[in-house]
Amino acid sequence: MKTVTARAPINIALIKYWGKKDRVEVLPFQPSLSLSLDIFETKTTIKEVNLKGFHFLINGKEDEEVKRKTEKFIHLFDSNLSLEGIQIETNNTGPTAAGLASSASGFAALAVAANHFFGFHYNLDKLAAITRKGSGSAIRSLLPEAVAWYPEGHIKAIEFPFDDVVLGVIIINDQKKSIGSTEGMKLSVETSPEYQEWVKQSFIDFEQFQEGLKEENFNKIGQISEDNALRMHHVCETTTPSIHYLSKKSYEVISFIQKIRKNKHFEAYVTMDAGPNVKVLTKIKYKKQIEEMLHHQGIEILWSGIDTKGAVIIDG
Ligand code: 2P0
Repeated sequence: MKTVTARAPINIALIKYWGKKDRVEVLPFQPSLSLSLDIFETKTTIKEVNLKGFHFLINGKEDEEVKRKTEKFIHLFDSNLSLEGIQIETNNTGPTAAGLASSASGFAALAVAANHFFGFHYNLDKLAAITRKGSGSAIRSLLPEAVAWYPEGHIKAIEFPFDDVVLGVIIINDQKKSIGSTEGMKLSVETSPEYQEWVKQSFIDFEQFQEGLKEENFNKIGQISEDNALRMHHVCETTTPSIHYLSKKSYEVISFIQKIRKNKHFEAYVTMDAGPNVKVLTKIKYKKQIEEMLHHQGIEILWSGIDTKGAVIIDG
Protein backbone atom coordinates (compact mmCIF):
# COMPACT_ATOMS: atom_id res chain seq x y z
CA MET A 1 0.00 0.00 0.00
CA LYS A 2 1.22 3.42 -0.91
CA THR A 3 2.74 5.58 1.83
CA VAL A 4 4.57 8.91 1.68
CA THR A 5 6.22 10.82 4.55
CA ALA A 6 7.45 14.41 4.40
CA ARG A 7 9.07 16.64 6.99
CA ALA A 8 9.28 20.42 7.26
CA PRO A 9 10.94 22.86 9.67
CA ILE A 10 9.40 25.79 11.49
CA ASN A 11 10.67 29.23 10.55
CA ILE A 12 11.11 32.52 12.38
CA ALA A 13 10.91 35.74 10.40
CA LEU A 14 13.62 38.34 10.90
CA ILE A 15 11.79 40.67 8.51
CA LYS A 16 8.14 40.13 9.43
CA TYR A 17 4.98 39.49 7.46
CA TRP A 18 2.11 41.49 8.95
CA GLY A 19 -0.76 42.16 6.56
CA LYS A 20 -2.31 40.76 3.41
CA LYS A 21 -2.97 42.78 0.28
CA ASP A 22 -4.95 39.81 -1.07
CA ARG A 23 -6.64 37.64 1.53
CA VAL A 24 -7.86 35.03 -0.98
CA GLU A 25 -4.51 34.41 -2.66
CA VAL A 26 -2.67 35.18 0.62
CA LEU A 27 -0.35 37.81 -0.79
CA PRO A 28 1.50 39.98 1.74
CA PHE A 29 1.88 43.75 1.57
CA GLN A 30 5.56 43.44 2.38
CA PRO A 31 8.46 41.09 1.66
CA SER A 32 9.49 38.95 4.62
CA LEU A 33 12.65 37.01 5.32
CA SER A 34 12.99 34.07 7.68
CA LEU A 35 15.35 31.45 9.02
CA SER A 36 14.24 27.82 8.96
CA LEU A 37 15.07 26.27 12.32
CA ASP A 38 16.07 22.77 13.40
CA ILE A 39 14.54 22.92 16.91
CA PHE A 40 11.13 21.74 15.77
CA GLU A 41 9.75 19.90 12.77
CA THR A 42 6.53 18.37 11.53
CA LYS A 43 6.50 14.88 10.01
CA THR A 44 3.44 14.00 7.99
CA THR A 45 2.56 10.61 6.53
CA ILE A 46 -0.17 10.05 3.95
CA LYS A 47 -1.04 6.41 3.36
CA GLU A 48 -3.60 4.06 1.91
CA VAL A 49 -5.42 2.04 4.57
CA ASN A 50 -7.95 -0.81 4.51
CA LEU A 51 -10.60 1.35 6.16
CA LYS A 52 -13.65 3.22 4.99
CA GLY A 53 -13.56 7.03 4.98
CA PHE A 54 -10.76 9.51 5.69
CA HIS A 55 -8.71 9.09 8.86
CA PHE A 56 -6.64 11.75 10.55
CA LEU A 57 -4.34 11.78 13.57
CA ILE A 58 -2.29 14.65 14.99
CA ASN A 59 0.33 13.71 17.57
CA GLY A 60 -1.40 10.33 17.86
CA LYS A 61 -4.86 11.79 18.55
CA GLU A 62 -7.99 12.56 16.56
CA ASP A 63 -8.90 16.24 16.16
CA GLU A 64 -12.01 17.13 14.15
CA GLU A 65 -11.06 20.77 13.61
CA VAL A 66 -7.56 20.05 12.31
CA LYS A 67 -8.98 17.18 10.25
CA ARG A 68 -11.41 19.57 8.53
CA LYS A 69 -8.64 22.10 7.86
CA THR A 70 -6.46 19.32 6.44
CA GLU A 71 -9.21 18.14 4.09
CA LYS A 72 -9.87 21.71 2.96
CA PHE A 73 -6.16 22.21 2.32
CA ILE A 74 -5.80 18.98 0.30
CA HIS A 75 -8.73 20.11 -1.85
CA LEU A 76 -6.75 23.19 -2.88
CA PHE A 77 -4.71 20.79 -5.04
CA ASP A 78 -7.88 19.43 -6.67
CA SER A 79 -11.38 19.97 -5.34
CA ASN A 80 -12.48 16.55 -6.67
CA LEU A 81 -9.77 14.58 -4.93
CA SER A 82 -11.15 11.62 -2.93
CA LEU A 83 -9.75 10.94 0.51
CA GLU A 84 -11.60 7.61 0.77
CA GLY A 85 -9.33 4.96 2.30
CA ILE A 86 -6.62 7.51 3.11
CA GLN A 87 -5.01 8.15 6.48
CA ILE A 88 -2.97 11.22 7.33
CA GLU A 89 -0.82 11.19 10.45
CA THR A 90 1.05 14.28 11.50
CA ASN A 91 3.48 14.62 14.38
CA ASN A 92 5.21 17.67 15.74
CA THR A 93 8.60 16.87 17.18
CA GLY A 94 10.19 19.50 19.33
CA PRO A 95 9.94 21.03 22.78
CA THR A 96 6.28 21.92 23.41
CA ALA A 97 7.47 24.42 26.07
CA ALA A 98 8.95 26.53 23.29
CA GLY A 99 5.44 27.66 22.37
CA LEU A 100 6.40 27.63 18.72
CA ALA A 101 3.41 27.48 16.43
CA SER A 102 3.39 24.32 14.33
CA SER A 103 1.13 25.70 11.59
CA ALA A 104 4.04 26.73 9.34
CA SER A 105 5.87 23.39 9.50
CA GLY A 106 2.50 21.58 9.45
CA PHE A 107 1.18 23.04 6.20
CA ALA A 108 4.61 22.84 4.52
CA ALA A 109 5.00 19.13 5.38
CA LEU A 110 1.41 18.41 4.32
CA ALA A 111 1.85 20.27 1.03
CA VAL A 112 5.02 18.37 0.11
CA ALA A 113 3.56 15.00 1.16
CA ALA A 114 0.29 15.57 -0.75
CA ASN A 115 2.10 16.84 -3.84
CA HIS A 116 4.02 13.57 -4.00
CA PHE A 117 1.38 11.12 -2.74
CA PHE A 118 -1.36 12.25 -5.14
CA GLY A 119 1.09 12.53 -8.03
CA PHE A 120 0.78 16.26 -8.75
CA HIS A 121 4.53 16.92 -8.74
CA TYR A 122 3.96 20.66 -8.93
CA ASN A 123 7.03 22.88 -9.07
CA LEU A 124 8.04 25.12 -6.16
CA ASP A 125 6.08 28.17 -7.36
CA LYS A 126 2.83 26.26 -7.73
CA LEU A 127 3.37 24.38 -4.46
CA ALA A 128 4.15 27.67 -2.70
CA ALA A 129 0.91 29.22 -4.02
CA ILE A 130 -1.04 26.36 -2.42
CA THR A 131 0.97 26.24 0.82
CA ARG A 132 0.47 29.93 1.67
CA LYS A 133 -3.31 29.40 1.53
CA GLY A 134 -2.90 27.02 4.47
CA SER A 135 -1.00 29.67 6.41
CA GLY A 136 0.98 32.56 4.97
CA SER A 137 4.13 31.93 6.97
CA ALA A 138 4.07 28.22 5.99
CA ILE A 139 5.34 29.13 2.55
CA ARG A 140 8.74 30.00 4.07
CA SER A 141 8.99 26.52 5.67
CA LEU A 142 9.27 24.94 2.21
CA LEU A 143 12.96 25.88 1.99
CA PRO A 144 15.93 25.50 4.35
CA GLU A 145 18.21 28.19 5.81
CA ALA A 146 17.24 31.76 4.85
CA VAL A 147 14.08 32.30 2.81
CA ALA A 148 12.55 35.42 1.25
CA TRP A 149 8.80 35.66 0.53
CA TYR A 150 7.84 38.39 -1.92
CA PRO A 151 4.57 40.38 -2.17
CA GLU A 152 4.07 38.84 -5.65
CA GLY A 153 3.72 35.51 -3.84
CA HIS A 154 6.85 33.50 -4.63
CA ILE A 155 9.73 32.47 -2.35
CA LYS A 156 13.47 32.31 -2.88
CA ALA A 157 16.41 30.75 -1.00
CA ILE A 158 18.75 33.47 0.24
CA GLU A 159 22.44 32.81 0.78
CA PHE A 160 23.09 32.87 4.55
CA PRO A 161 26.83 33.35 5.10
CA PHE A 162 27.04 32.58 8.86
CA ASP A 163 27.67 29.10 10.23
CA ASP A 164 27.83 30.15 13.89
CA VAL A 165 24.40 31.75 14.26
CA VAL A 166 21.88 30.38 16.76
CA LEU A 167 18.43 31.45 17.78
CA GLY A 168 17.31 31.18 21.41
CA VAL A 169 13.66 31.03 22.41
CA ILE A 170 13.03 32.63 25.80
CA ILE A 171 9.90 31.18 27.33
CA ILE A 172 7.51 33.74 28.77
CA ASN A 173 4.33 32.26 30.16
CA ASP A 174 2.54 35.19 31.69
CA GLN A 175 0.33 36.19 28.77
CA LYS A 176 -3.41 35.67 28.43
CA LYS A 177 -4.57 34.31 25.10
CA SER A 178 -4.41 37.12 22.59
CA ILE A 179 -5.94 37.63 19.14
CA GLY A 180 -4.70 35.25 16.39
CA SER A 181 -2.36 36.58 13.68
CA THR A 182 -4.85 36.25 10.80
CA GLU A 183 -7.40 38.47 12.55
CA GLY A 184 -4.72 40.67 14.15
CA MET A 185 -3.04 41.58 10.86
CA LYS A 186 -6.42 42.27 9.23
CA LEU A 187 -7.24 44.76 11.99
CA SER A 188 -3.79 46.37 11.67
CA VAL A 189 -4.23 46.86 7.91
CA GLU A 190 -7.65 48.41 8.50
CA THR A 191 -6.97 50.62 11.51
CA SER A 192 -3.33 51.28 12.38
CA PRO A 193 -2.24 54.82 11.41
CA GLU A 194 1.30 53.38 11.24
CA TYR A 195 0.43 50.74 8.66
CA GLN A 196 1.57 52.55 5.49
CA GLU A 197 4.84 53.55 7.12
CA TRP A 198 5.36 49.96 8.29
CA VAL A 199 5.00 48.63 4.73
CA LYS A 200 7.34 51.29 3.34
CA GLN A 201 9.99 50.62 5.97
CA SER A 202 9.67 46.82 5.52
CA PHE A 203 10.86 47.14 1.91
CA ILE A 204 13.87 49.15 3.11
CA ASP A 205 14.61 46.65 5.90
CA PHE A 206 14.38 43.78 3.41
CA GLU A 207 16.93 45.42 1.07
CA GLN A 208 19.30 46.46 3.84
CA PHE A 209 19.12 43.05 5.49
CA GLN A 210 20.26 41.46 2.24
CA GLU A 211 23.09 43.99 1.97
CA GLY A 212 24.09 42.95 5.49
CA LEU A 213 24.17 39.31 4.38
CA LYS A 214 26.36 40.15 1.38
CA GLU A 215 28.72 42.13 3.63
CA GLU A 216 28.64 39.27 6.18
CA ASN A 217 27.79 41.93 8.74
CA PHE A 218 26.01 40.14 11.59
CA ASN A 219 25.43 43.29 13.63
CA LYS A 220 23.73 44.93 10.69
CA ILE A 221 21.27 42.07 10.15
CA GLY A 222 20.71 41.79 13.90
CA GLN A 223 19.87 45.45 14.36
CA ILE A 224 17.57 45.49 11.31
CA SER A 225 15.76 42.39 12.62
CA GLU A 226 15.28 43.86 16.08
CA ASP A 227 14.02 47.21 14.76
CA ASN A 228 11.68 45.47 12.31
CA ALA A 229 10.16 43.28 15.06
CA LEU A 230 9.68 46.21 17.43
CA ARG A 231 8.06 48.18 14.61
CA MET A 232 5.63 45.32 13.93
CA HIS A 233 4.64 45.33 17.60
CA HIS A 234 4.20 49.08 17.47
CA VAL A 235 1.80 48.58 14.54
CA CYS A 236 -0.09 46.02 16.66
CA GLU A 237 -0.25 48.38 19.62
CA THR A 238 -1.57 51.23 17.43
CA THR A 239 -4.29 48.96 15.98
CA THR A 240 -7.91 49.45 17.10
CA PRO A 241 -8.63 47.60 19.30
CA SER A 242 -5.03 47.64 20.48
CA ILE A 243 -3.16 44.32 20.19
CA HIS A 244 -0.60 43.52 22.89
CA TYR A 245 1.34 40.35 22.17
CA LEU A 246 4.22 41.40 24.40
CA SER A 247 3.84 41.34 28.16
CA LYS A 248 5.68 43.34 30.83
CA LYS A 249 8.00 40.35 31.22
CA SER A 250 8.66 40.30 27.45
CA TYR A 251 9.73 43.96 27.58
CA GLU A 252 11.97 43.25 30.60
CA VAL A 253 13.72 40.45 28.68
CA ILE A 254 14.06 42.68 25.59
CA SER A 255 15.73 45.39 27.75
CA PHE A 256 18.00 42.79 29.31
CA ILE A 257 19.28 41.61 25.91
CA GLN A 258 19.72 45.22 24.75
CA LYS A 259 21.69 45.92 27.95
CA ILE A 260 24.14 43.04 27.53
CA ARG A 261 24.66 44.14 23.94
CA LYS A 262 25.49 47.67 25.07
CA ASN A 263 27.48 46.88 28.21
CA LYS A 264 29.12 43.57 27.37
CA HIS A 265 29.29 43.99 23.60
CA PHE A 266 27.45 40.71 23.05
CA GLU A 267 26.22 40.35 19.48
CA ALA A 268 22.64 39.51 20.50
CA TYR A 269 19.38 40.86 19.06
CA VAL A 270 15.72 40.16 19.77
CA THR A 271 12.74 39.30 17.60
CA MET A 272 9.15 38.63 18.70
CA ASP A 273 6.09 37.20 16.95
CA ALA A 274 2.38 36.98 17.73
CA GLY A 275 2.96 35.94 21.34
CA PRO A 276 4.97 36.93 24.43
CA ASN A 277 8.08 34.78 23.85
CA VAL A 278 11.28 36.61 22.94
CA LYS A 279 13.70 35.08 20.46
CA VAL A 280 17.39 35.96 20.56
CA LEU A 281 19.49 36.02 17.43
CA THR A 282 23.10 35.54 18.44
CA LYS A 283 26.26 33.50 17.91
CA ILE A 284 27.34 30.18 19.42
CA LYS A 285 30.11 31.87 21.43
CA TYR A 286 27.58 33.84 23.54
CA LYS A 287 25.18 30.95 24.14
CA LYS A 288 26.49 29.70 27.47
CA GLN A 289 26.83 33.11 29.10
CA ILE A 290 23.40 34.31 27.95
CA GLU A 291 21.86 31.09 29.20
CA GLU A 292 23.56 31.43 32.62
CA MET A 293 22.60 35.07 33.04
CA LEU A 294 18.96 34.31 32.24
CA HIS A 295 19.00 31.23 34.46
CA HIS A 296 20.01 33.43 37.42
CA GLN A 297 16.78 35.32 36.87
CA GLY A 298 14.75 32.12 36.65
CA ILE A 299 14.30 32.45 32.88
CA GLU A 300 14.66 29.49 30.53
CA ILE A 301 16.04 29.66 26.99
CA LEU A 302 15.92 26.90 24.35
CA TRP A 303 18.41 27.00 21.49
CA SER A 304 17.98 26.25 17.84
CA GLY A 305 20.35 25.98 14.92
CA ILE A 306 19.50 26.65 11.30
CA ASP A 307 17.62 23.93 9.40
CA THR A 308 19.50 22.70 6.35
CA LYS A 309 16.89 20.33 4.89
CA GLY A 310 13.67 22.31 4.28
CA ALA A 311 10.42 20.56 3.40
CA VAL A 312 11.29 17.22 1.81
CA ILE A 313 10.02 13.69 1.26
CA ILE A 314 11.81 11.39 3.70
CA ASP A 315 10.02 8.16 2.83
CA GLY A 316 7.98 6.88 -0.09
C1 2P0 B 1 5.84 36.19 10.44
N1 2P0 B 1 3.69 36.08 11.71
O1 2P0 B 1 6.38 36.80 9.50
C2 2P0 B 1 4.74 36.93 11.19
C3 2P0 B 1 5.26 37.68 12.36
C4 2P0 B 1 3.40 36.37 13.09
C5 2P0 B 1 4.22 37.55 13.43
O2 2P0 B 1 3.37 35.04 9.80
O3 2P0 B 1 -3.20 34.49 8.22
O4 2P0 B 1 -0.21 32.37 10.88
O5 2P0 B 1 -2.28 32.17 8.15
O6 2P0 B 1 -1.30 33.95 6.73
O7 2P0 B 1 1.06 32.72 8.75
C6 2P0 B 1 1.85 34.47 11.45
O8 2P0 B 1 0.89 34.55 10.45
O9 2P0 B 1 -1.03 34.01 9.19
C7 2P0 B 1 3.02 35.23 10.95
P1 2P0 B 1 -1.99 33.65 8.00
P2 2P0 B 1 0.21 33.28 9.78
O10 2P0 B 1 6.21 35.06 10.81
